[in-house]
Amino acid sequence: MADWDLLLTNARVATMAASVPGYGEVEDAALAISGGRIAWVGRREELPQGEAAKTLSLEGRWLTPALIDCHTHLVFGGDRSGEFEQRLEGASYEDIARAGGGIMSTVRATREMSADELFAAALPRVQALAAEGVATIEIKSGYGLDVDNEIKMLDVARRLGEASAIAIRTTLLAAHTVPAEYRDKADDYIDLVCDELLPEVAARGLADAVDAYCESIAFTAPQVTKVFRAAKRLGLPVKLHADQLSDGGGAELAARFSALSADHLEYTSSAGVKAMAGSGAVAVLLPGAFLTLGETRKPPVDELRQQGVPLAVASDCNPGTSPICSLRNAMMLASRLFRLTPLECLAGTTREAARALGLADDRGTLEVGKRADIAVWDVEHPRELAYWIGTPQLAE
Ligand code: DI6
Ligand code: FE
Repeated sequence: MADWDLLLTNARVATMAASVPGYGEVEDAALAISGGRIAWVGRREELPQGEAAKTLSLEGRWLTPALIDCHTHLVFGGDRSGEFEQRLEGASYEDIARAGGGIMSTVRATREMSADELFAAALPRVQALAAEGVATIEIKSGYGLDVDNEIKMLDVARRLGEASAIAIRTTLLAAHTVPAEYRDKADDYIDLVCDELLPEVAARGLADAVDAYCESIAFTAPQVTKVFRAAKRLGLPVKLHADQLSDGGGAELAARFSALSADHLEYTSSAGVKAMAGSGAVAVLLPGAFLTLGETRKPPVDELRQQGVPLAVASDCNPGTSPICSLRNAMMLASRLFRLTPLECLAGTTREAARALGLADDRGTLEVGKRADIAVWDVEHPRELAYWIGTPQLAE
């Protein structure tokens, strides 16, 4: 029996390992795969004796960890292009939400669609991400907002994973906005989420994490606290849409619950950054939403760096604030809008994105023992992945 299933040679490798600075570049490298895991990686001349069932010469192409989109809402019904027009004519995102549009309009469209219809609408989005080198996608619920429809969304997300070669991680985002039926009764909705929906979702094993939207147009910190306590009781890790449109103390709240990540962070204060620093939470930056909403206040990237908070980048693919089905474009925007370096953009869509999903031990770098999720690129250097705009460079 061969020692390895597949041996890749004559490659250049960016391991993105945290233990070495920079990209972890290895010139003239070899990488061996066995049982879907990386069995060996390093300089070709140091490759130990072994036999491979198949060997591929990559002719100097670059290998990086496959990309990870750690924050999407890509299962949804309808679209919000009408609101896009309204915003360009002067309405704000909050005005539209308060008038019953925004997230609620996508909730209405999502409730009307069957699981099969939602699946068919979402599959091309998954395929678009896969075509640019993404192998793991997080998908949130949050457009169902009742027990049956939230479960329908999570089921669809799981099915997308079964139907494609993409690994899907699901997140319950029932605390996304107050559904119309619970207008002025947000606390009752939070009780439904904590007492009925969360236990049901946990019992069915449908969610890998629990998220909430802590914002003036969504839920307060005390309401999110209730949801997080319920999640923790069920053994589910949490993450948070934090401080996107105002400073609601979201970063501090996420830190207090040892969240996997706090996402957005445009309005996060210095105290919030410091709280995150000690907590292990990843800062997930979502430049697609920043761009689409025409925001001007940027996340405190310098402070996050100084405090050593890991930075991830995600598409936030959703019909309202980030109609962007491209992680490469999110990298491009993170570099232009938030001044992330190309190295930070790549680490933010590989190693740190894995960490934001609680998968740091399993994927996100090219190291021995990790999943053999590998992207092969036709580039001269991996910095090009944040540099080119709209240029497909995935070789395999
Ligand atoms: N992510 C979200 O969940 C909200 N904003 C964001 O960036 C709202 C999404 C939506 O408007 O549908
Ligand atoms: Fe989001």
